[in-house]
Amino acid sequence: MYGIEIENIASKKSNEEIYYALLEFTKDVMQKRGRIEGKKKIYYISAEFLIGKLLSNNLINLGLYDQVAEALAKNGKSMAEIEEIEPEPSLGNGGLGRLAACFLDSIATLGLAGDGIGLNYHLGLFKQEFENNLQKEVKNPWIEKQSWLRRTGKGYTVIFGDLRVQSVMYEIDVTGYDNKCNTLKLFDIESIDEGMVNEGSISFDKNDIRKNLTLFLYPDDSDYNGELLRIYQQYFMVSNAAQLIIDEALAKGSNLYDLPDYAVIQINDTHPTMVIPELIRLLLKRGISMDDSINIVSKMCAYTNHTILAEALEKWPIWYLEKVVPHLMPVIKMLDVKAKEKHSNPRVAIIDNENRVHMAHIDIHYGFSVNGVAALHTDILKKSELKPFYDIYPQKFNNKTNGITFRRWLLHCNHELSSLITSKIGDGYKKNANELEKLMQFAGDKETQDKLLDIKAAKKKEFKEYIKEKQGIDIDGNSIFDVQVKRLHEYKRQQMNALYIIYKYMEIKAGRKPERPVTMIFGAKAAPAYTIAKDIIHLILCLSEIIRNDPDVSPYLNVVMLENYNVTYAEKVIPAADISEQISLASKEASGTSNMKFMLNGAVTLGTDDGANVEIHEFVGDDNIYIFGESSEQVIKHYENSDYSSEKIYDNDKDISKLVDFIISKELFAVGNKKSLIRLYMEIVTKDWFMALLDLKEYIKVKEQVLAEYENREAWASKMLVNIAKAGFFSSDRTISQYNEDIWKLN
Ligand code: 26Q
Repeated sequence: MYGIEIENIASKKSNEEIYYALLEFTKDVMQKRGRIEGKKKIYYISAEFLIGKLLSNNLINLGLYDQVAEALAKNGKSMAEIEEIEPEPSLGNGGLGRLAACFLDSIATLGLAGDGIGLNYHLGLFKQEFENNLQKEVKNPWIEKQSWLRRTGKGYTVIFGDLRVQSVMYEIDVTGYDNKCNTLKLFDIESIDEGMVNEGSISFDKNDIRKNLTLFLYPDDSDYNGELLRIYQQYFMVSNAAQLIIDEALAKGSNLYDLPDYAVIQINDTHPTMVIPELIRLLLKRGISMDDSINIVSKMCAYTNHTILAEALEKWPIWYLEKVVPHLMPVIKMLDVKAKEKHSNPRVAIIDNENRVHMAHIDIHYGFSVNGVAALHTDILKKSELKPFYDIYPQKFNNKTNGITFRRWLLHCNHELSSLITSKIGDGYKKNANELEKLMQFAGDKETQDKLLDIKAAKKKEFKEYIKEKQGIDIDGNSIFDVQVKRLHEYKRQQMNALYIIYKYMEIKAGRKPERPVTMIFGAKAAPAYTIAKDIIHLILCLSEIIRNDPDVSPYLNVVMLENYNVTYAEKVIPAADISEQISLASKEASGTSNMKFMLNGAVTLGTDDGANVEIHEFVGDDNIYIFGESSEQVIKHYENSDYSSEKIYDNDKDISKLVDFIISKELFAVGNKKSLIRLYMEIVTKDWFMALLDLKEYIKVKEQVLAEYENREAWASKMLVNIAKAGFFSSDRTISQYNEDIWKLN
């Protein structure tokens, strides 16, 4: 099918012409595929959908990829160069947004009726540039005249006190792998004024809601106080969602009392929490009593928690909400009163003594399910962070370990590897990821090992060329690629990795040269207001410069920071990685999902027993992962007893203080910003809230062991193979089946 059309498109002259023709063609095919239907539908509401480029993935899911690639090849073109034309929508920060995108793929692939609901941010997250070894934020428009967005005639009125806005709904089709389509619905208003943001500096009039409501996506700052606009966005998103959900149910014959038979809502972190009072308000308006309304809505809403960082749990001053959504306040206050009537413990109050509204508490009291995103994370929620709630509602708590879509993170980004796998075990794994386990029989097979190593070498070469072209940086394709890519946050401990670099630099300076060169690769954006995070980027960029310019060191060590790390970059660097750095302070990373992507692509994890690393560790066994550092229990005790002091470690351990002191050395001052480096140094020595010094020594020791063991190529290849073979559990198809069986109960 489509043979002639595809030939025609592929024979067009310019890459642009080909891309835009393929875009229209693919949209058309998806429309013809038809919708996944069902009485009950899952609405996945999320402030972020980090969908990445869509062309290749849609073609893969439609079963047309090979045909298109061949037609292009006949015309001397490659899919890679056509993809270059496609802009990447930056509608998310990191893990949470990417998870939502993987989930949409799996929901459609499993044939479940389910839509995503979010916002059509015009600029998305900022684009990162490096200048003088500093991060600079630049605006990032991504919407072109021709795009995946389809404007619908639908929209709703959304009320903010005395301001009313009219929404417009856009849709992006989401095709399942060998299945029909669902949609991602993105709401917007027409009066947005992109001119409010000037090139290079992101500042605008926060009061002019009509012009900037959906202008940009908030970064996942370390401290989220103060931004009223964020609440406008959240309410705009959920008011549209609630109206849409009621409309769709009514159209299918609901009498509203049976709304839970038509709709279930997954609340992705607390950002969409106001959907609960909004739905209740809308039901009240239609004459349903308060008790009935609460009852109906409570059967529809399920909440996913993505963090245990207390400072990241949304608590809004009540006056914010009174200003933005005065008409919602009677409902929120009623929900608070009713919760207080039943539960006197102030720790479970919706509105606390300081008049702050705890969004998660609304979700837990008035939703029917609360889930964490990895086994350890859910345990910690039950035992400590949300214990008072677990004591009241044990039946609501459940775990759903995160997953990733293998279509994007294997079939698309690593054709070579997926072909090898298919040649060994057939292609059943594409629909049933557990079949990857069949690869275990090849763990000791020399021929398979060699092929795996060859593929890794080829992906490294590809990446070497890509980064040369993008950033003009030369890296050694024969070096070990050690990769840490994720948002910049102190709990993820990029600073600990930087201290390792300092260690290695000093070792090489002292004449202890490694057997094989190492390339340390970072990719990370820091929230613009997160000063220490930016200081850490600065440190890494400065180290990179010093090492690059030092002929004693540069043949053995190379440090690179990917500029504007995003989904597209991830798809290039993950298949090329040898070592996957997952070194968060134990207990702090809810799950992590890049850990799964690396594993699937045959990288070996160097990490702490945190988040989903714990489960990866269980699956692959001690011999195929490198785990170090204090356990989550130990870390939690340090916080409880306030007995961690980085200053003590610094004062008593010369090996460590030597590394930390280098941050304020003359070498670094020569290339960096003194103020920033001193600030970071002081932070580590006097505070170190996320305990980088706690595990530093063991980290260095274990990393040295990893580098040494890499030299046994046969043993290493066997580790790679075990990692791939055991990755099946981390398919988001498994995660979504579990959501459906335990929470959504569709079909
Ligand atoms: C909140 C209020 C105001 C402004 C911003 C925010 C905000 C935005 C984004 C708060 C948090 C986020 C993003 C959180 C996130 O990405 N969490 C990650 O979720 C992944 C998927 O479950 C996990 O794998 C990661 O461990 C977790 O850090």
